[in-house]
Amino acid sequence: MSTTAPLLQSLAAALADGSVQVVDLTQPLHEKTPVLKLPEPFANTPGLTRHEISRYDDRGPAWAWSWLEIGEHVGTHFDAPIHWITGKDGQDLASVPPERLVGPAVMIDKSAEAAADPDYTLTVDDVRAFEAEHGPLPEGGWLLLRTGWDARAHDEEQFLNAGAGMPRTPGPDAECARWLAQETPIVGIGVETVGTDAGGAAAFDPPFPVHSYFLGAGKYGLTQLANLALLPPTGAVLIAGPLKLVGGTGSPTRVLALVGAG
Ligand code: 23J
Ligand code: MN
Repeated sequence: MSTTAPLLQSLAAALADGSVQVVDLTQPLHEKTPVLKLPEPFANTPGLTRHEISRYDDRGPAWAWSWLEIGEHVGTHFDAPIHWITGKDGQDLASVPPERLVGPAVMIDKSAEAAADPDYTLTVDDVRAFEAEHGPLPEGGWLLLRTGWDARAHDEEQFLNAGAGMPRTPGPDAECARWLAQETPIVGIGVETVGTDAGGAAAFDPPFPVHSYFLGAGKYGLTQLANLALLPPTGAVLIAGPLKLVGGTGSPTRVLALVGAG
């Protein structure tokens, strides 16, 4: 028996007795799942459309199945480095090493701030204050930004919060995005909103700084996460399962967290 076998046996026992729980960080994926809407003149992604192949009928008497029409960046999803021009020579989805899809997660809770101000931006000072209380950001880990936006995910209008003009949703400011991407050991950032960038980020310098800096640094994004309120500030383990899509820039993803119950 290897020296790590007892560790995995303990984990399996803890999962079986409920002392470690599996929290689903994934939003349900359906035809009404909210989808990003970029302003003119940019092209937009379709959401999900299902095409039925058979449904226990003469097209297939004992089986139901369908084929999907869906954008790569729909619902809870993963951003690969090649999604952005800054990462165009980096990894596609199929090249992401599996080790980078499992790692420690820290959860920074800015739901009160985002409730008071939908344009709330996360700053370097905010993350420094988190680190002063909870320790340094984890090597190979994920920073998960809780904003309370998951409570709006059932309603596209509330979720995108665009009104007539610019979407108003929270996210990191440009300096925070640069610092997290270039000067901390995390592999990615996860958010509850439709994209990793704030709604107003088209007007930031650089535009869409989270996409620009994270993907340019070979790091990743996770969006439209659910249930971040169930995570402790530190100590959870995140597991993300994007499609191993060759040449893929992103994909709908099941995201789970292992959390100690006590
Ligand atoms: C393309 C352009 C801008 C943005 C996005 C995509 C996303 O949010 C995404 O899903 O990657 S902001
Ligand atoms: Mn995306």
